[in-house]
Amino acid sequence: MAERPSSTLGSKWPNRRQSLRAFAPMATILVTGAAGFIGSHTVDRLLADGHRVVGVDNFRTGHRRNLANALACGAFSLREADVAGPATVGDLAEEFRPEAIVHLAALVGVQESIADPASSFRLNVEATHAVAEAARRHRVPRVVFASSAAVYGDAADLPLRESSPVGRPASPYAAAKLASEALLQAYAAAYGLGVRCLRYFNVFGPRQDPGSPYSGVISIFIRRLREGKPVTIFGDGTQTRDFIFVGDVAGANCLAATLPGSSSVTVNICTGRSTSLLQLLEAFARKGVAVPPPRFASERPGDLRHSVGDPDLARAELGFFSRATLEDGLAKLL
Ligand code: UD2
Repeated sequence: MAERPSSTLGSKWPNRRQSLRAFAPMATILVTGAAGFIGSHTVDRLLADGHRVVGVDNFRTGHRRNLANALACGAFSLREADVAGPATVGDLAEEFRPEAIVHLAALVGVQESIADPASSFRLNVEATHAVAEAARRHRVPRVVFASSAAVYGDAADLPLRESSPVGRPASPYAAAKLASEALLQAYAAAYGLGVRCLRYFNVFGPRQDPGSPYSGVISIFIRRLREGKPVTIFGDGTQTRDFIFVGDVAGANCLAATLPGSSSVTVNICTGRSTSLLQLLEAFARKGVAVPPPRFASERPGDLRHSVGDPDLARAELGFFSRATLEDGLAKLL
């Protein structure tokens, strides 16, 4: 029997949508990017909630080991395939008739998209189009899309709200996420597809691959500090981010996938708390980690100065709120 991951979304805060969800029948959910960092946590959470899950991954950056628990569970099926490739998602939608597709497969990362914009377009925009088409042709009622706070660019007014201006993307990654949102919204308007665009802020937690230079700053810092090496800070370390724990993000994906009906929403998935990289290093030190003086290097192109989100709309629309603080999340990681 697979280990059942604990829920971070408690019953303390009932609202109309959560009580609807409590009575929703168990569903079949197709998850793209299932073997990735956020994908594998989402699969675990859906299975823990009693759903049947079909995962697809091309293992470009995902790992089979991330799905060790899921693969031991009879309610999980896995296909190795490229989501952007012809017919992959359509074939799976036809075979399994899912109630929702959670589309997480992507080229993740601002810097990687700057290094390889063509792959960013294919793996981000073309893959999303393939998902939208599969949903239209096979009448899948809902798509949950992994969008990003990157769509806001370097906005002047913080916290970032869903009503904040978008449209000045600072990287091919941000442009691809914006284009994907627009594409899905067109499918919502023209074909009645329920589209839930979740704009993740900076996600961290177990299974984030520290081996890649494009990985999240927390996983890179932990690896360096564990090796007793100084971290490198791009810029002066006063840039801020809204770090959200992956268990909370998996919970948000499940809520969005199982929210009944075919309503469409675009919401921030964030904590509302802002932390600078220098404060992050202080948090490591408070946890007893030895932190040698950092090295400083020049700011990276496409980097945002400040990013913090307003979590209120996600709470109102999905009943979602983050539960793990940065300190809680770091404790789990360390
Ligand atoms: C994150 C997400 C991206 C997108 C975006 C939304 C990752 C990997 N990327 O991009 O997908 O959702 O948020 O706004 O999670 N840094 C250092 N030293 C290092 C590594 C990073 O100083 O060794 C800096 C980096 O220059 C940036 C900050 O840390 O100022 C955060 O970088 P990141 O790559 O973790 O995430 P970000 O915000 O670029």
